[in-house]
Parts: sequence; structure tokens; C-alpha cells
Amino acid sequence: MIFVITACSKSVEYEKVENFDDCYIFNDHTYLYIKHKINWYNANNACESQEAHLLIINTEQENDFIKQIINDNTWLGLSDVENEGFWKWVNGEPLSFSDWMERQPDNTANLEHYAYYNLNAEYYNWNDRDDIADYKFIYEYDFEITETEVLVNYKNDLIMNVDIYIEEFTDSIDK
Ligand SMILES: [Ca+2]
Ligand SMILES: [Ca+2]
Repeated sequence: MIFVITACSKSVEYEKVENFDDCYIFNDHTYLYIKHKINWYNANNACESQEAHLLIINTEQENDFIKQIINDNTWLGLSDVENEGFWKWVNGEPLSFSDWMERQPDNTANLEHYAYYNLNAEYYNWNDRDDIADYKFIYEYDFEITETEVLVNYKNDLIMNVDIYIEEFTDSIDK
């Protein structure tokens, strides 16, 4: 039997938090994968309500780890909305590593200012999109959380905020 190893199968070690869905520890950081699909603004706003931030990728290893846990298009905490073509992370840092698809980011229709993992791309590479698209997102804490109780509180609080932002957004469309 022949095993074909592709770049996609680069595996990086990470920990799954026991008895808690969609929560992972990598390099002393905690990652909560939120499966509500919402636009980038709402995802970012919901995140800002806690001591954390939308996913920030600092290394190729961290990027490879994320590719092992996602199962749908997923936002990165990365935008060029302030200054077209100058991509920066939600904490203000410039890119030290990037993983764009070929011919991306292309700023289609001058509207694409938010980065996400495109699961249609061969290696789940990054693409830029507008603020209308609804994708899943990852909430990153720059420290390790393993107490299930703390995680439950964080996750419930976060999902409540997601619902609030979705409601506000829907209200503003209705008006
Ligand atoms: Ca752009
Ligand atoms: Ca694009």
C-alpha cells in the first residue's frame, strides 16, 4: 500500500480539553471554536467582550494546528479595512506569517477586507471576503484554561454575545 503524504497532512501536536467540545490548547494558548456562522464584525465584537481576541496566527505551526480542527470556512482576526492592502491582526500586529491562496487577497469589488480559511482551497489557505459573509470563528485566549467550569462560563457568555450581535444586526436590517 502506498501512502501519499501531502502538505495538508502536516500534523502538529495539540491538546483537546477533556469533556468540553471544541476547545483546544496549543502552545499555552486556549482556542474555542464557535460554530455559529456570523459576519466578521459580529464575531470580532463578541470576542471583544472577553479577555481574548479573534484568532491571531503567529507561526506556521499554529496555522497547521488550526487546519486540523476546523471543518468549515472560519474567520481569522485579520483585516485591511483601515488601510487597503495593509493587513493587520486585531491586536494591531502586522503579519509575520501568511498563508494566502494563489491570487489572494484580491479585494474583489473593493469590498474584501476580512480574512478567512477557505475550506474549498486545496490546503485550506486564506482568502479575503466582504463583511456580508457568515463564517464560523475561533476565539483565542493568550493563556491556558483547563478548568471546565471556567470554560463553560466563557463559552456561554460568548455565545450569548454572539446572539445579541446577530439580533442587533438583524434589527438594523429591518429598519
Ligand atoms: Ca481589502
Ligand atoms: Ca478574495
